[in-house]
Amino acid sequence: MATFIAGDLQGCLKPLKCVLKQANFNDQHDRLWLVGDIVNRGPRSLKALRFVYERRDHVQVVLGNHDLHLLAVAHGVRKPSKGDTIDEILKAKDCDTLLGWLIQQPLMYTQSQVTMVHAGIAPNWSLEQAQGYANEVQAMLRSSKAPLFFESMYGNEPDYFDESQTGVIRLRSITNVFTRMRFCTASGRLDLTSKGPSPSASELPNPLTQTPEPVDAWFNHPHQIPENHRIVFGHWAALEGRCAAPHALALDTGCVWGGSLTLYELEQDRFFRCPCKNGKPLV
Ligand SMILES: [Mn+2]
Repeated sequence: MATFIAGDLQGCLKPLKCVLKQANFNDQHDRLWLVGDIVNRGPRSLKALRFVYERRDHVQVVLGNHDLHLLAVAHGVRKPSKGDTIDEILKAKDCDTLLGWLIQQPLMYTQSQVTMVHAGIAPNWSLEQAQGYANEVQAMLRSSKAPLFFESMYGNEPDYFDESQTGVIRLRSITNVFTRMRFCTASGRLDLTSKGPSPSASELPNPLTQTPEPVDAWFNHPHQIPENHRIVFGHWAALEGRCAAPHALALDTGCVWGGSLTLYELEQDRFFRCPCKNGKPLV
């Protein structure tokens, strides 16, 4: 049994099939992990979601911002955005089944020395803290109050998580870390406007002391992750898979934007890539 982890699909089903074939992925024996953003922007969101759902016993996903957006639109609390390609899911006969499964999925998944999240883990969080915060959001998503969460999920403020936060504000700042973070300060203040390669501002004030602190990619700050433990993440296509931090592995190589889809084989520490154009394989 091997474990394969794929970068952001965003509906790019053919490139996924392409890398799985390269890797000799075995549907029955191997495990497939997905770093989130299974759907949206790309060409085959419905087919990609069905593909993952049908293999759910062998698949582990974490939710990305686009997956949460799909759920928010499905709950009627948000209108589709320009460029969304989720309409075919909302109109599908099996929409309730697919989304009923999707909403049960976690924001963070750990197996032995590897943790998978969509965007990242705040540098000032321990793994245990992060898991607790992820569980809070997951419990809300699984409850009858999920629509309340979706209504308040959007927004860049507050741009940091603080233990004193409560209610939907707290859940929003936790969700922003797990699903949207790229740049932040060491104390966890987020720059949610820049998609890279550089942050919008070189410094941001510490939330408590207001002292300016350097902004950098979340994984470049001092962190609380144990030695030999790795965070596998997606979301950040502009990195093109480049992340020199030994405790972090970037898997979004921008398949939907004309880059490639990356599949990582965990036990063998090797990569498979499928170059793409408009979400379709070039090979
Ligand atoms: Mn994303």
